Formats: sequence, C-alpha cells, structure tokens
Amino acid sequence: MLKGRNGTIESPGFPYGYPNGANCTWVIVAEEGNRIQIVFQSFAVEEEYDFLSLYDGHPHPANFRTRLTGFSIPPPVTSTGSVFSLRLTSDFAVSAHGFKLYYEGKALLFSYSFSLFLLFISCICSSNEQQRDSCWMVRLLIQLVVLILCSDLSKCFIISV
Ligand SMILES: [Ca+2]
Repeated sequence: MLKGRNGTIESPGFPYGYPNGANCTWVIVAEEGNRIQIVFQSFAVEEEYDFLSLYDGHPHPANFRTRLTGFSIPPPVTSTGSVFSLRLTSDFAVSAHGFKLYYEGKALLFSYSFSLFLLFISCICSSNEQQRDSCWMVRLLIQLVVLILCSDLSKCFIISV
C-alpha cells in the first residue's frame, strides 16, 4: 500500500530479475478526487508467461484494466479514480529485468476547470473576428504559464483542449 503524491515502484530484484512464482500487489492511494498516472521507466517481463496486471481501483477482477507483458516500455496510464493497483505474476521459470515506474497523483478538479476555462477562451477567440490572432496568442500564453507552473508543483494534470 503506497500513499503520497508521488514515488517509484520497482519489481522485486530489479534490475537483476524478479523471482519465479511471484504474486506481488501494489495499491497506490491518492488523495480523494485525484487521479494517478504511472509512467514506466523500464519494463521487461517474460512475454506471455509473466504479467503486470493493472486495476482501476483495488485489485479485484471487476476493476481489471489491462495486462502488460513483453519487453517494450508501455505508454503512461492514468487511473479513473483515486486508487490504482498493480499485480506482478510470474510462472515457474524464466525471469527478466522486471519493471520500474514513477507514479504521481494529479489534481482532477483543477484539470477539469482549467480545460473548461481554455475551451471558454477558445470559443471567444473563434467568435472574435478582429482580434482573433492576439486572442489565440493570449490563450496559448495562459496554457503555457500554467503548464510551467504545474511541472513545478507536479500536481496538476493538464488536458489540452
Ligand atoms: Ca516466467
């Protein structure tokens, strides 16, 4: 069980190989109303025999999201709620490096309100014939400033409109 705004998760024995017969579960719990994004830095598990399963919530079959296997780094995944679980299962033989990932809680309320705000400005820009160009520049500038601020706060999840 992992709490906190961000952190890293490594499979046991990383990067020298996870054990056979592994069944390890990590449950990431973010603040209420936040989402969790995981970004893989390394990924190598025996293809089609060992798996990393992702669950949108606690690790119950009903919350099953996807199953990762193989040797290419998967794209980042974002949870739909404030709990995200991972389970590593391996069979009786052949191991690989395993995985390492970075997880981060993202403020959901802020991203939605900010996206709506951007959409609102876009609408104004589209309907304003005379100052269309400067309007779009201002909109872009706002988006850029917030993006820079957010990378420092490492808290906001920006959905670009
Ligand atoms: Ca294996």
